[in-house]
Amino acid sequence: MLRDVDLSGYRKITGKNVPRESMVASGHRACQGCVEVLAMGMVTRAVGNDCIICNATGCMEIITSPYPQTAWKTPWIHVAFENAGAVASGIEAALQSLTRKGKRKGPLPTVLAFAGDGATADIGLQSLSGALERGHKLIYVCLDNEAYMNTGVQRSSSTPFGASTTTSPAGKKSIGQSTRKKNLPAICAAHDIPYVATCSPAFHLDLMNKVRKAMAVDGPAYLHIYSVCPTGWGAKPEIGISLSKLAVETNVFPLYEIIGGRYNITKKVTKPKPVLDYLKVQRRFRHLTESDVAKIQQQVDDSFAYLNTMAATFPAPKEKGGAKDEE
Ligand SMILES: Cc1ncc(C[n+]2csc(CCOP(=O)(O)OP(=O)(O)O)c2C)c(N)n1
Ligand code: SF4
Ligand SMILES: [Mg+2]
Repeated sequence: MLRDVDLSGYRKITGKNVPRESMVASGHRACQGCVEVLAMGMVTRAVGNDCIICNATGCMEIITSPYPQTAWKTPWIHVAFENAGAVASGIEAALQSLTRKGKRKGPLPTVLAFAGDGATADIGLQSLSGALERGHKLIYVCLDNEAYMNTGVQRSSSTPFGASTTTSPAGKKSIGQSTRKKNLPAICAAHDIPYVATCSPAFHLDLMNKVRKAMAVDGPAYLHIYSVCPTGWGAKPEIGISLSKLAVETNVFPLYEIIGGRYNITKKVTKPKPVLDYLKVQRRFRHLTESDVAKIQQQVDDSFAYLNTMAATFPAPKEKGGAKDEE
């Protein structure tokens, strides 16, 4: 579905004016090398402190809020595994109501929902769908580490084909995860919302500017953030950002945005690297044979060809630049 989207309120971040303050304080309890927590910091830098955060149960909730401590510098609520979309909707609706009744003034704080891939693709999909359908002004961020990490690396419907997890273990009779990753950005875009984007912490300006566009649109926005989990993936903690980059450079995780149904690939990869480069540095893929890798390469090529066709058929208008924050 196509619709016109007003991005005139978009305030661009450049290398010279990167906001300094994350709303997640250091001293949280994430594992060494966790990229998911870095991603959350980048999102909140772009948003600023005038926000209310709903955090579904999952790693990011656990590592930031061990009672009686908190790593949060902003209003934050822990919600159940399945209802981040519903709680964020309720907060936005309450703010709108208070404004209508004259009980609060000024611009609305940004309402943000953070949820993992399990919370988004599986158990919370209905509450996300409802929030998108109702058109609430909120930003829903899926932090995709491709499994249920908080509870011990169980597969989700966002786990990639061939990955070994505790509930899709690789063995003589199993390749590991036997289905392909659910296409959540496409599912969200199908709700006719103004803004959907994929983001990678390896490209922080691209990520933060997508947050800024999500803030600017009038209605719901969905951001899907690739979030390396060294613990669950069996990757060295020090390669989190280079692995994030590799995912983009191999087209495993292409960066794009869908603005009112129109596509824009925001990082063009002229010569994609082989998928094997990406797979071989992760223990979850170490059982794959040459023919398994060839199959995955074909899947990646097919998915990227589909994305390219969408971008060629329904191109997003050229970015006008957006006003900049003070430098
Ligand atoms: C209804 C319900 N079922 C199961 C759980 C247990 N549980 C808590 S977090 C979690 C996995 C979260 O996975 P994901 O959303 O991908 O976030 P991650 O921990 O990977 O960041 C599970 C199964 C729960 N809290 N509530
Ligand atoms: S298990 Fe993974 S996502 Fe969770 S805190 Fe550790 S590295 Fe981060
Ligand atoms: Mg997860």
